[in-house]
Amino acid sequence: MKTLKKIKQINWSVVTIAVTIVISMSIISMVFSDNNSYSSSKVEQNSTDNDSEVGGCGCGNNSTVNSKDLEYKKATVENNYQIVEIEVQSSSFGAIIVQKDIPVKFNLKVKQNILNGCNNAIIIPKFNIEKDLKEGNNVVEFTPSETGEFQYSCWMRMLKSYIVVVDDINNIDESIYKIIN
Ligand SMILES: [Cu+2]
Repeated sequence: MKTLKKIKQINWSVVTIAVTIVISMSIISMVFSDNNSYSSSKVEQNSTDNDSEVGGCGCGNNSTVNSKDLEYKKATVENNYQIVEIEVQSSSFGAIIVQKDIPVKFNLKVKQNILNGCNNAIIIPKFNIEKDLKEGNNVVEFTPSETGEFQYSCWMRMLKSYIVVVDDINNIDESIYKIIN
């Protein structure tokens, strides 16, 4: 009798252990499959971002920008270079117009408490420029050798703006490009 009772007790604890193992394994597999679906959906999201150049960095302004809708700061030609300055905004960069074949000094002025995780660096693919921005003056230099509209943006390609290069800065068609200086 005593032995039987002992066996029954052992069986019971074996069942308890087995049930515990099954429950914990299903919890583990649930968590694991959750992680998987999370990461795969994240990957999908990222690839969509790359394809359309639209994403979820939280910059606020992630739509396509039409170069003709922007307001442009026109460069001032000095002796051997041209200079143009914009003031960086928390969710936008100003557009500029410069003249072909004259070295450009493009100053991105940053006021206090304007920089965030999004606008704290710019890329100008056409001129191979990547620059971290800091408070104060941030001068990037390049020499445009062809006319055209060249997009530049925050480092994550979210906040988009344009650098327009023209043949003659003193002869801009203002019905196409709105000049603000
Ligand atoms: Cu950004």
